[in-house]
Amino acid sequence: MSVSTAEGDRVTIESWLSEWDDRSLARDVLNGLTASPKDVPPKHFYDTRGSELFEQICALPEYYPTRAETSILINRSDEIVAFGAGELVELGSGAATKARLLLSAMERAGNLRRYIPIDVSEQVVRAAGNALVDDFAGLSVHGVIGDFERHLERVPRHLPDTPRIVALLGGTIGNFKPDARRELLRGMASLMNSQDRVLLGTDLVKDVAVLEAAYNDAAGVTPEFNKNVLHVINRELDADFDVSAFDHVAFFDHENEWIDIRLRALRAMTVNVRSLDLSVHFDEGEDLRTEISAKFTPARVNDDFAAAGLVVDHKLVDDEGRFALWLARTR
Ligand code: AVJ
Repeated sequence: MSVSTAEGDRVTIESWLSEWDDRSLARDVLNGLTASPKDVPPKHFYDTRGSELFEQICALPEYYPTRAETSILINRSDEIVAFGAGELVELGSGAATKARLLLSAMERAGNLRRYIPIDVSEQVVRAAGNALVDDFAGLSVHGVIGDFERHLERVPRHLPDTPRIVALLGGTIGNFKPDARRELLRGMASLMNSQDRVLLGTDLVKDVAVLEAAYNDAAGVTPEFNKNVLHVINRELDADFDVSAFDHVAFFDHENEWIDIRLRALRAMTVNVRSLDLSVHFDEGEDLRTEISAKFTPARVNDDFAAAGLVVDHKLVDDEGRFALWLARTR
């Protein structure tokens, strides 16, 4: 079902979320808390408070990925759009801060036509869309409100003669295990024809101390962000997690080359999730996995792209070699 809101000629917002999606947290919590080891997917971090905390993380001295990626976009957007990009499809667009840098470059090249943000937050997409059409003459915005793992087929068809960028920035791809990652890349590839490019942001494998510090900041914002998911479950599913009875744990898993992020029970306890009629036991020291954040080598990126029928044609790395943006095309 779609609720379509006309915002004047240049901003269209279509929502594909339904009651079914309100239950996605319920389904994930039911599956995750009854699994062994216990887990809950990271997409549920981002309520209003969680999004605020993530913004704070991006400004932390230890958390380099946002600054590194932004520096690439500031310095090299003209190079990124040089294949003739006139349209930007962005998965998980948020406030469109990074999109602005790409849209500006497309405007400078004289090709800017349309921005298609895909995000779960209608409010954020609407506000960003309205601001963008004010700032970019001739731009239209078609917002797709939905989950980018499920609603990519709602992305509108190409405009005639308008090469497209399909972007997933911020290192978000690192939240997905290998199978889901490739599935997502295949979904992105399905939005492309031979003139288009994927733009993928990946954090890079590096010194372990640097990686681990980024997820164990001195100010304690990341633990707060991690624990917020328990507040989300308490509120949305009428659960009674004692948030203070969990510790934040984040370490680099060398075998999988990802940061493994968990909440560790400080004592044995039983948690009731009343909306699900579920009661769950935690042993002392038992972990709930809340997130993985994969770090990439060129080989890993190439293999993942290959599995989706994509091939790299441009790699852009920040000055300190921390983060990479990859442009890839269909094979
Ligand atoms: C938004 C998924 C890219 O993995 O670095 C930051 C989320 N988690 N600190 C990341 C996150 C803890 C972030 N991504």
